[in-house]
Amino acid sequence: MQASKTKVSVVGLGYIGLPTAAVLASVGHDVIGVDVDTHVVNTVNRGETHIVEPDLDGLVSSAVSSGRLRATTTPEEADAFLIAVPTPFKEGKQPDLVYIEAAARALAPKLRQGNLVILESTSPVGATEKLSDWLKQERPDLRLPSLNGEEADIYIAYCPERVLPGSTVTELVKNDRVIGGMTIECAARARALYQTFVRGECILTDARTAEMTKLTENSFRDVNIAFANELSVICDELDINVWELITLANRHPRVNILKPGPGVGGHCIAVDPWFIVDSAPESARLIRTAREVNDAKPRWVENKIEQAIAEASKCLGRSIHIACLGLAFKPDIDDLRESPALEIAHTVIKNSPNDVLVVEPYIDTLPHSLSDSGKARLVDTATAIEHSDVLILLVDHTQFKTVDRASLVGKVVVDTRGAWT
Ligand code: SAJ
Repeated sequence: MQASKTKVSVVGLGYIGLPTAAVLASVGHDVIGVDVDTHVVNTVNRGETHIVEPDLDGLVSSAVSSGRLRATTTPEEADAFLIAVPTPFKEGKQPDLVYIEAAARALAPKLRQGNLVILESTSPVGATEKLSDWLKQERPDLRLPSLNGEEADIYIAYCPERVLPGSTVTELVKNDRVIGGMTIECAARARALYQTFVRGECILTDARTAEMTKLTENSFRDVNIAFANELSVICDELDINVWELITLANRHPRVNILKPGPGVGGHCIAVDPWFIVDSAPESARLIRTAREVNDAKPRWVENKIEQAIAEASKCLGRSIHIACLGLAFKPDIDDLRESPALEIAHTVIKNSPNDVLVVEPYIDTLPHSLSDSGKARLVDTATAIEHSDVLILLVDHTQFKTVDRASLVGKVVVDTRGAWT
């Protein structure tokens, strides 16, 4: 496939769609970004970004100024359509495919014979077949691979994104890609597109295996984090420093324990394992338990904080001042989605009789869930340390890890990330 001759429509300009659109444009494709949010569309058309991600600003700005990337709210004709919309879960932790369905139905009228449709959104097994069915409902005139196999007019593949927030632009290019075609030709066509910008290997499989691969990667990580989180609870009961324990155990050549924390946040690891549980509820016992262990961790941390606050106020004989350090779901990013830090800060603020100082270096204003209380104040790290008795470290941002330890002397510290241990 000639990079300069391919018109690619990227549907969904979020954390995955926008960087992918910009990278596609940077290698010479003519890219149309589609999003239902006019604010996002207008921002991109100004050459700006609505998300914070290293190297993304420059990439989007040069893609737009070169004329290779533009955004719109309605799909247009293209050679390839790449769907990167959210897949949340609904009540009962069941995957909600409503955004994929809406994207499919919106782009269907623009489909022409020979088009390639790629689903990148994390999806339960079988979602790509559903996508094909939705396209068929909208376009009975076209032959789809779910019904017509290699005779189809449209090529459909599932190619999960697997980039790490904070390194998205680098990993989009560097990582291997798993490409699951609904037919062999579908996979080959999708690979031809990815090979124009991916420097990692593009490995072909079928769509169902590719869907399960993505869910497996994130479930593997979730189970391993759950192991670390469970250890931290056990060690607390046994009066053992879990950070030291993990450092020592990891000296074994075949042991590599991850880091305990205040819980698992973000849009992926806390969600995707449920897609496996939903598909195989009887068999996915370990995966379900890992989710439950990680989901229970914020409550456990909140209890620990309550105890620390009670002890500090007993010692000082007065009500005390608290600071929460970090709201993001992981270090050195601005993303507060599904963040256990945000959840815990909310509880701390709700229970505190005094104002609570909050530090989050990556945001300018507090989210409503905290500011609505009227008791939360966004301050810098130095101010928070100077004016509080109890410091609750919720995210291991580099800025926090490098604070002068002398400034912590005399403070009660609840370090949920082991950053100051
Ligand atoms: N966490 C811990 N301890 C650890 C590692 C992580 O508590 O040792 C927590 C983090 O603080 C965070 C959560 O887990 O709250 C998830 O963070 P993460 O860095 O593990 O993963 P994400 O959600 O940023 O990105 C993951 C990645 N998946 C894997 O590493 C298998 C990424 O490659 C995927 O593309 C992404 O999910 C996704 O979009 O699915």
